[in-house]
Amino acid sequence: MYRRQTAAFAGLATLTLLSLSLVQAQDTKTIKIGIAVAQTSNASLFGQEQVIGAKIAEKYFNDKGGVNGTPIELVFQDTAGDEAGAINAFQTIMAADVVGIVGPTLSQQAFAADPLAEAAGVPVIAPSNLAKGIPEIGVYINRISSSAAVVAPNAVRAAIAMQPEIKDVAVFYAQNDAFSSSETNTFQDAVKTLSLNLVTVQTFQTTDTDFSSQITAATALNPQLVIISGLAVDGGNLVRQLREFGYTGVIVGGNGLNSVNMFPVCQAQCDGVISAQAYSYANDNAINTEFRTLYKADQGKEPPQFSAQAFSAVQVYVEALTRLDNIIKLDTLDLATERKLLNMSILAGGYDTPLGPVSFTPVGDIVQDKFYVSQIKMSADGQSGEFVFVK
Ligand code: 1QQ
Repeated sequence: MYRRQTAAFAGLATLTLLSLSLVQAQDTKTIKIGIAVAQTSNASLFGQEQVIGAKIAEKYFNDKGGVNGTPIELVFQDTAGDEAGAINAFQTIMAADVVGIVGPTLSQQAFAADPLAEAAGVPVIAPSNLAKGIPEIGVYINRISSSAAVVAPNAVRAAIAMQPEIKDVAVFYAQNDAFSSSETNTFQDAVKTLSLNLVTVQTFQTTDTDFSSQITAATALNPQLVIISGLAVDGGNLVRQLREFGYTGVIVGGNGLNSVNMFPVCQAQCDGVISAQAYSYANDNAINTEFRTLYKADQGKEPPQFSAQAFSAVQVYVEALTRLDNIIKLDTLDLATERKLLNMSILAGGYDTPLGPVSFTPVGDIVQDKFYVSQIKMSADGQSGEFVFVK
């Protein structure tokens, strides 16, 4: 199938080239790829992991010769954690003549910033935007992070398999966050599909630090399962306070609870939280084995999902650029044409990444077949912990 797609893409690319009246050569010293993720703010709990994954990819692919001998150069721009930060970062990075962007960190930011890239014809690969509707923002907006609709139900199914006596479920979600509002719909649908009772839906803000009123309301209904859609700091505080209030049942967290950077927030109380993941470090394909070795040498621990997704996004750029260069030399293209053809090339390919084999739907959503479920295991003193894969 990939070969057929590539042949069709080659035809389109040639047509586009023929329609160009003027072809301007660019400076070909390096090929710049923008990395616009959260290096500051609460969203940096995810963004820091993304920066590490992207940097490992930059070195890894340049050591292998970059794009047919031309090195890639990652251009980092901090989005912080809000919409304005993402818009600023996208504007700055696009002006730096990147061929495409990896970012932003949050779906909430993507809905604000992606339309700018779409209007400018700059490809985007979202490394961690799970909300419904992200690739549909535009032709140039693609994602390497499988949607919450695909990933999240795996965690609920795993929780039920571990504790079949679960009947009554309380759902909590962050109302001011696009990802959390989207993911909770999937969780609530899964609860109904599994014939469980949804006894209450509690809302909060990602800026909240005190969840006592929501916890009091929910625990009065004696749920055996609490499902949380939030981000890392609010989600971690909510987990900790649920335990402090005496809740002893199962907790399922969404993608916002998938970073070890949450561990200092809930410490020993993080123990036992179940979540679905789009990556496992134990994936035994060749590129993951190499990525895992490089990550461990750099960080002294197993690579996490957000790093693997960022690495994979850079990989897609490198391989899509290489495929394009094999058809039309990149240094004969003006930047606007290069971006346009690159976007077509991204969609045309199949990629063997640390996430496993992936490709894209025509609208730019990832097609991925392997998902995992993890459970947090904390040391008794709450000072260290890990995600243990249970599926
Ligand atoms: C999103 C997410 C966040 C929880 C992680 C970055 O998945 O905003 O879509």
